[in-house]
Amino acid sequence: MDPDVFCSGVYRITPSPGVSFDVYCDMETANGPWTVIQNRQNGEEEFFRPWNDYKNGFGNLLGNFWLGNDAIHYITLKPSVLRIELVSWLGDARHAQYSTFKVENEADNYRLTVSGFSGDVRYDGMNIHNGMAFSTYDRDNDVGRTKNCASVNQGGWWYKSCYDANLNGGVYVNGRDNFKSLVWDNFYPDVKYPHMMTTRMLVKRQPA
Ligand SMILES: [Ca+2]
Repeated sequence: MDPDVFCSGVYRITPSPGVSFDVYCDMETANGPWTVIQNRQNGEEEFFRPWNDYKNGFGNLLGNFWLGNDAIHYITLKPSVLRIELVSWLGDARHAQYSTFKVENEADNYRLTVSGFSGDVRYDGMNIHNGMAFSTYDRDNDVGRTKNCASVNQGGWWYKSCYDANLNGGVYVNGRDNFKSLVWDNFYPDVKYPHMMTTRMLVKRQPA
């Protein structure tokens, strides 16, 4: 089955010989189809998790989930585009898109390449994460020598020291300025830690 032609809902892909797994494919979002690698729609799934959970993925492909760093690595072996969809607790929907997105393998700590920002969100929240390794509370690969960003911010992410975006933050609440939540810096210019009600991260191949 060619996922570029026929995909809607959950189906199995083989992005590399001998490597197969299920993904959720979105055909409704503009210029798709897209493979969804992260989805947070409510607080039903715990995101403050250890390295191996982020490696292998967790959650429900029809609900809240992280697809898994190994899977994301295999998908992005082919040149890929990333789209991030954000909806604030006030209901404002914005998106960011990156023309280049790549996640290296585990031996390189799932190092992130993300560049070529566009979209209608007012700030590029991923730029400082470009080139960073992935960190979890039990595997500190950030560049803050005296702190563990994943532990402090309760997520698994490509923390630097620490973040402009924290979309896997472990605290799912509509609270005021909670830095452990699903934050996208400068989403609102006058809020220190603007956090989101829902987030999705979607990937597709770069146009030929
Ligand atoms: Ca550290």
